[in-house]
Amino acid sequence: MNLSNVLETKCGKDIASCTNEEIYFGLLSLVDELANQKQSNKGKKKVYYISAEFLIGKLLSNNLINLGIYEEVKSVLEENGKNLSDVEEVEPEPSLGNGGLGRLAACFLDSIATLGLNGDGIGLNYHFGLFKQVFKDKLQLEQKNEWIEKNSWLNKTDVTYDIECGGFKLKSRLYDINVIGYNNRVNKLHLFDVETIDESIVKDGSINFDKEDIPKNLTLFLYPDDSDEDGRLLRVYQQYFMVSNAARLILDECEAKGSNLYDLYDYAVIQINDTHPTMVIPELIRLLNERGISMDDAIEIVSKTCAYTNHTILAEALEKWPMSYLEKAVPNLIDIIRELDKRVREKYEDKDLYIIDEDNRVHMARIDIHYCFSVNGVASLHTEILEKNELNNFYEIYPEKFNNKTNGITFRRWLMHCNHELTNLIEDLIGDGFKTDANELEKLGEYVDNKDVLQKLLNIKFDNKVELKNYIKQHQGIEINENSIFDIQIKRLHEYKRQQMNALYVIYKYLEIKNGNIPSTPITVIFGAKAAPAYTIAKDIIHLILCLQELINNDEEVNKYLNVVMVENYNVTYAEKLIPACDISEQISLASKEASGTGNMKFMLNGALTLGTEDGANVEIHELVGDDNIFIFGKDSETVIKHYENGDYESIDIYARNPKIKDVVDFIIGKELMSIGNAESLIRLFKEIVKKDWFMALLDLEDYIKTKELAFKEYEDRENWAKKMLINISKAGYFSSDRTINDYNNDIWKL
Ligand code: 9GP
Repeated sequence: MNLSNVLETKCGKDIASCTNEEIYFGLLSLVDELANQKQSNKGKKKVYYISAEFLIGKLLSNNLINLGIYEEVKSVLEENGKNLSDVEEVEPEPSLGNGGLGRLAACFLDSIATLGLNGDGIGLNYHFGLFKQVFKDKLQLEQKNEWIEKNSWLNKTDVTYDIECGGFKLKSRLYDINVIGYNNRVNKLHLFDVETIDESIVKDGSINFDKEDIPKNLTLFLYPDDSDEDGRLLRVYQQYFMVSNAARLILDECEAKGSNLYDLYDYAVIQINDTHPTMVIPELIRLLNERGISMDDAIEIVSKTCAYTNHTILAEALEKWPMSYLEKAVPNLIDIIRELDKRVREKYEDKDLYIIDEDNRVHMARIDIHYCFSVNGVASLHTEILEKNELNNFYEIYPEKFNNKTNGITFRRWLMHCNHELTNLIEDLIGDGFKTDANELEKLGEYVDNKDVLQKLLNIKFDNKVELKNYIKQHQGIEINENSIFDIQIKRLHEYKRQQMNALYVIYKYLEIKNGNIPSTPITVIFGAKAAPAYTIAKDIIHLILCLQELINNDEEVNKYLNVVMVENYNVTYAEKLIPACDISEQISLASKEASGTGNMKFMLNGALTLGTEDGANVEIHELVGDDNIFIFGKDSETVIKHYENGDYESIDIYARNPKIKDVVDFIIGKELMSIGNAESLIRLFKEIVKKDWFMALLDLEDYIKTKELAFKEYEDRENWAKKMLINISKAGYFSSDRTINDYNNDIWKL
């Protein structure tokens, strides 16, 4: 193929005279054409990965890499005076996810296709991605986030279903996105939509709409605001719509391949990603009943087909729907859910195993655990906590169902696409085998004493820092110092992730500098996070950080040594710039609370050192790199779990006993911040920390400050730091999602 000619034909004129937009659409069409030639969705058994979120991010470059034409496209564009990065800027990001859960699903699809496995994703075609975050008066505002254009990665199909929910029928339509494996097959991401959707009911610059008009609003937003009953009901409708379509598609595909439905599990395995798709279990049973299969048989067939992944131990994230909602939204499922519950009650006395509790709420995770053949956690520690604590009563009755699958990330996006310089260096040193076998990164260990290689690593990091600096300057007008330490915390805003603890460190450092204790190397603390629109304290934490940004960056005495930046509208695209530029990766959740984390893996792979607690996958990173190449602090999960059990943690005791901590916390409501910030918000946050501190930021604060100072000190010895970087990169192979998917396939899917 002569790429230059093909692209010119696609664009309808010579490349040099095309706009970036014309080139983007030309490439989009070219990629789809090449992908369709590779169509390989065959094979008897298929995994269906059902998920409310697929945080796929921009697709152009990733697809070019996976098709093996990235370099060629880049040089053809260069020859014509065009730049691929500028073309990438044209693409809107499909933010069809919240954070780790959705990004994991996207990485998994990439790996499933790359490993040549037969597997598709199934979800919803949200018209607006996760809201666009805008800062105004140091507060987060939410705006609708459009991504679907006339030409997009979505391909309209002929597949439609009539879905009957409580009160009305909805006509669905399936849209597909090609999932292109790296040098391998093409699978599909199936996204269902409602034919009657009406985008115009959402006003520009807002995320509000009439929640009751479900035929018009069902797929407008991922996680519509659930602070009122209409919002919560809408979520139930969404979930049912997703799984009812999924179930029909799966049954149709399996029957077309020859299944008599009694052998469904020979044709399909359904991975239920968190509890959102749980209703696929009763819905499949219902559809099998409709096709003449008895209740006993249907339950057995479905239980042999479905597997469940738990991604959290936070009680609020394990969904429990009031029966009254289900009666309204999914009346067709009520008898089946009652039947599933009845069967549990007949067998067990422990009320905590029942699907319907005394308050008439339906526990979705309990449906999954009773009626799936596999239940997995997403990091060793997380699975251990599920088995020993959170789900111990279930583990006791079904030990054989429980298993661990430590998360992973795709190196195509999180190394090859986001960090070309590092990828090239690695390739020069150890060849390109690591692109398909990530364990080959271990070979980098040979270079740990090679000064030339270490210097190259530092140079690449510096270049990436300059690039990030320019990006931030261009997007937010904030100037940062590329010669400072880049200390980065990027993830959803949640109290358990403890951005507030990092903000308290910033205050500590500010006060130190004011007292004349100047750091040897300047520090830039960077945050990126969206807070759920109705999560007040999370928004207060954003406000605190934005106040600190204004105070510190404008203080002539301090800003030479310390800067704070909260990047606006943190998303996958931003992450791709931030991660390669990072020196210190903040993974500071309260031990036991972060199921795994996947940002921690991306940072490690790009040569950042982890500053973290013994939580989630940090534990496994620690084991792999050893004590000298990570900065661990804080109380361990056992201690934390005991505090919760005994109810004996009082943040006010720490606040009252430790004058240093008291000074730092008091600063939140001191004159400096109160004069530039919103008093109500700052006071509320102050009280929350002193009186409640549910996620124990003060418990670990002193150790956190001490360990962060140590990390900054070690940063001074550049060569030694580069060694640590290299060791982190060389040990990151374990966290390739190719490894994770192989584990899923060998133990659960058996494709
Ligand atoms: O909070 C977890 C995060 O730790 C994990 O890495 C990710 C993928 O497994 O899932 C997140 N969970 C959720 O977003 C909701 O359960």
